[in-house]
Amino acid sequence: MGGFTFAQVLVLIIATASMLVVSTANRGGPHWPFRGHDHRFHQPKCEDQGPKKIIVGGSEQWRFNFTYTDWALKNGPFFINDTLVFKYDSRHSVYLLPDLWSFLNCDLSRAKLLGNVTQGGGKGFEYVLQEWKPYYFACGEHDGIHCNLGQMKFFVMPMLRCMV
Ligand SMILES: *[C@@H]1O[C@H](CO)[C@@H](O)[C@H](O)[C@H]1NC(C)=O
Ligand SMILES: *[C@@H]1O[C@H](CO)[C@@H](O)[C@H](O)[C@H]1NC(C)=O
Ligand SMILES: *[C@@H]1O[C@H](CO)[C@@H](O)[C@H](O)[C@H]1NC(C)=O
Ligand SMILES: [Cu+2]
Repeated sequence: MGGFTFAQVLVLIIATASMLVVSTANRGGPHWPFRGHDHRFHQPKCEDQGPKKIIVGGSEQWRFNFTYTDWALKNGPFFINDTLVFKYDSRHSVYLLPDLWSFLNCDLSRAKLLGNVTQGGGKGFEYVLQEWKPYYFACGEHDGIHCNLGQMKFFVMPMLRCMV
């Protein structure tokens, strides 16, 4: 099991679990029991939330040697129909990995190309999170080295917005 540690796996499991809690909170309506007691589970306001465009990495954009797993945890949760914008130069790309195992190992053998090396220029490559499922993103360049050593990988589990 090269390429990741037990601690990394634990972080992933905890992150996924906490995202599920947030999604439950979204659907819980005004009677969600934690409301007003625990601000970590604050009920999102429904009125002013449409789909958003999020630049992956913020001002760092999509580059080698930036910890996107941390970025995703700090900037999430993301919601269904939000758009991720990948801005990058021609040394990078965007792939979707099929499962957690490929993600942890940076195994690109079954990955699907989303944005090629030229599509990150200008306004960037846009990808809409259309489904309620985990998405595993990685840079596909240099046979997984950008994914592995460069930490150019992260996953998101988009949530359902509260329906009003
Ligand atoms: C990656 O970033 C760290 C700290 O930000 C720096 O010390 C290191 O030299 C960088 N490595 C590469 C290959 O850019
Ligand atoms: C996402 O957008 C599509 C197309 O605009 C819409 O049909 C769908 O209901 C939206 N899904 C959610 C969960 O808002
Ligand atoms: C990347 O994709 C765009 C849009 O599909 C295409 O026009 C371009 O030729 C591709 N570039 C490479 C290097 O494959
Ligand atoms: Cu890269």
